[in-house]
Formats: sequence, structure tokens, C-alpha cells
Amino acid sequence: MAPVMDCAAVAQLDLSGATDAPVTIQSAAVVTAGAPAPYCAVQGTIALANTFVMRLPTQGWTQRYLQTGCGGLCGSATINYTAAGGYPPVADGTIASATTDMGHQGQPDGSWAAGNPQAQIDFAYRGVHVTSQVAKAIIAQFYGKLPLIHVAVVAACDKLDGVAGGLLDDPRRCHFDPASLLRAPGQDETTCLRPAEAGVVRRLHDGATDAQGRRLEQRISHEWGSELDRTLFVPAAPGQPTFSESIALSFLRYLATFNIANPNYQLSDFQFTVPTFWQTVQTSVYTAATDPDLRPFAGHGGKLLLWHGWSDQHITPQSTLEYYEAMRDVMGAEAVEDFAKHYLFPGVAHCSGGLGPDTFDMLTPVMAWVETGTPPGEVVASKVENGAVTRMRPVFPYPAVARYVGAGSTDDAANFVAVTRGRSCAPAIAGSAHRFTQAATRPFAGRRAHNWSANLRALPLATSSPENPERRGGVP
Ligand SMILES: [Ca+2]
Repeated sequence: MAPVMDCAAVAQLDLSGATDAPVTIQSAAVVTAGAPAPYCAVQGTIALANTFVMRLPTQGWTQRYLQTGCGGLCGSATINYTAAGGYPPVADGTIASATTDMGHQGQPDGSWAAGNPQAQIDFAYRGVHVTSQVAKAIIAQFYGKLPLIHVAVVAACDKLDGVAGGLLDDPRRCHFDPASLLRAPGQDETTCLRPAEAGVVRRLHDGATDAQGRRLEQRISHEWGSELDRTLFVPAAPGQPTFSESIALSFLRYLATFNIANPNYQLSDFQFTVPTFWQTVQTSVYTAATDPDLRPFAGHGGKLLLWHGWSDQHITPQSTLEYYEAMRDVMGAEAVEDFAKHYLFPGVAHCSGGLGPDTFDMLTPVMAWVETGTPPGEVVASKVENGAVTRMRPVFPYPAVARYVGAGSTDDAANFVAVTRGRSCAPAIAGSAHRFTQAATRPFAGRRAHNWSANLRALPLATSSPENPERRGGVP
């Protein structure tokens, strides 16, 4: 995770309510010298006299927090990793850390305690406690609330697949409720969600609807477990641009209506209504993948391997699932099995990245299928960190999923088998997510849904099959 604010801005954070006493930040500045990775060094005071210091990684934070202790009678706020120093994530600088002087400065002879019961209490227990409270509040604001939400999602759903390893193997089974993060009386606001924030989290997960609740896209837009990758479309700070915003605007200006540029179009011009969405599907023409009938492609001996990461933050994996299911409906499941497979990689973000094993080879299996007729089976994916493989998982063609056999390392692909659950167990596919409601758009309604204009037909386009433009591309 990267921070959502500048290091220096930590000095201006509002930390009221983080603990039982006022907090003052004296300094916040990036340090690069003598560290395995750059970090934001913070020093502050928690009244009356607890000095604390923090190291906040400015890149690659792994959502971990380590608070180190102090020796003797303390009196100095110095982060000392001692025996843990040689091991990741300390050695690679990806952990957030803090420590405190435990409420007094210097005086190792203990004279600080004379006539100072507060200092004795801070030394006994309060200093480390309030430091922990303040450090967690700073972390929540420095990195934003996506990590907070992710931790809650993992706590709720990680074990559903039988492996508590931080990955949601099948996020369709996770039914996380953002309202579970609403602040309870006495809880620190920085580590909870306000009702409006919980509503945003819900809307980021759910697919878009119009004002009447009619579905405009798949039921799930961003799967649970993908929270850490949502910086693609969640701005770091109010008003800052996001990559998704740029892609959407470029499409709406230059591709949403075939051969018609609209360079002055603004995102705010786009209406979240059924007619607007359906019109875009129709007018974008060649970029709307709405025809699931690939019989000509299959008839020519074509083989198709689809894959999608469950944590794709850009394009919902539900869209590829829906397309594959539409293929099965139109062509028959057996016919599709003969030429097309779909793989869903747990925890993998858009094209690569994410927390899941994202290094895998799809080229060799598709070559073997085309060249020797060998149908693809399991694909073993690896997680490579700092040049070393840290986890391996098999991924099986949909609808099969990998299930841990219950013995051996959960990071070893050999300890997983393919299991196919009944479609009734996957309502996100078989039910509402499979089809847009009839009231909304019907993207896979087939060729007849296109309203080709006579002028468009007359354009001298270099399509593969100009007399039947819906069949463009894909046919060798
Ligand atoms: Ca899991």
C-alpha cells in the first residue's frame, strides 16, 4: 500500500479522540538514508509527556504494524527491532513501526519517578497503550481506510474457502456487510466508518443501478478482497484524478459512438439510466463484446483461454463470467468445453498484481490445445516476492475451484484438488448476476439487438466479415 497523503501533512492531522489526551506532532519528514526503503519519520507527544516516534513506509506497506519496546527504565524513544531486525518485513522496510519513551526523558537513575505519579503510570502501562492508539489512528489516516476495510473483509471471509491465508479463493461466497464497521460508542472514529462511508463501500462493491434500482451492469462491480487495489478509482484525496476516470472519459469522448468524436464530453454528462447505458452498448458497435455465439470460431478449430483476476479493480470479473455463461447458454456447455476454458485467479488484480499468486503461463496450454489437441487442465500460479516464490496455487477451469486437502502446506499447489460446486451454490453466477434484468440492458441479446444504420453498413470498414459486422474479428 502507498500512503494517500504527503508525509509532511501528518503534522497537520486531527488526532483528537484517538486517545485520552491531546496529541502534538512535532515533525514528519521522509527519510531515505540508512534505511532499506524510504519511510515517513514522525515524532510527537501524547500529553503529558509521552514522546513517540513512528516509521511509516512510503511504498509497499504490507498493512503490518510493529510496536517495539524499550530497555531498562527507558526514557528514550528509539525504535529498536533487536532480534526481529534481520527478517522480513523489517529487513525490507515494509512494516509500520512505533515506540515510546514511556513518559519521561532520560534520567536512567529513576529520579524521574520522584513525586511524579503520572510518569510512573505512563512507565507502568499507559505510555505503550496510548502510543498504540495514536499510531493506529495515524496509520488509518496516512494510508486511508481501504486497508481498514480490507482487514475487516479478510476477517469475515478468509476462512470460507478452508484456508486462512489472507486470500479469498472464491469471493462469491463472501457476503461482507460494510455496516459492520460502523462506529460503536466509545470507539475511535479513525478506525471505523461513518454511515456515509459505509454506504460508499457498499456502492463500490455493488454494480451500478439507475435511480430506480434497475441494474446497469453486473450485480457485483468490485469483489470483496480487492480493497487494497482500489486506489485505481478511489482518489488519494478529494479532487485528485484517478486512472479509471481518465479511461472512462477517453472512451466516452472518442469510442462510445463509433466514428463520432465528442471531445468536449464530460463525465458529468453521462447519465446512469437504462436508455443511456443501452445506447452506449449499441453506438460503440465494435467495442461492445455482446455476441457470445462463437460457433464460427470454434468451427475453424479456434481455441480460447479466458482468464480474469478475482481482484480486478478495473473490469469486474463478473463480466467475463457472464460472457462465458452466455456462451454456454447459446452454444451448449459441452460445445464450449471443447474449445473454450475460463480461469479465475484468486486475489489477482487487473492483468497482474494483487495479493494472489499472479505469475502463471497461459500460453503453453493454449499452444498444446491448438497444436496437439491436449485440453488445458490446472494452471499453477506462483506468488513471487523479492525474487522468491512464496506461494503456489493451482487454478482449475471454471466452474471448478481449488480446495485444500487439509494436510501439508497451504502454499504448495500439490495440496489442492479441483472441486466443482453445484450451480445452485453460486447464485452470483446462476442467478441475478448472470443476466441483466429485463428492464435494463440486455448486452448478450444477440445480433438482433443491434440497430445497424444503413449508413454504417455502407462504410468501407476493414472488418473480417463486412456483410455481417457482428462477426467481426476472431474468425481466422
Ligand atoms: Ca482464504
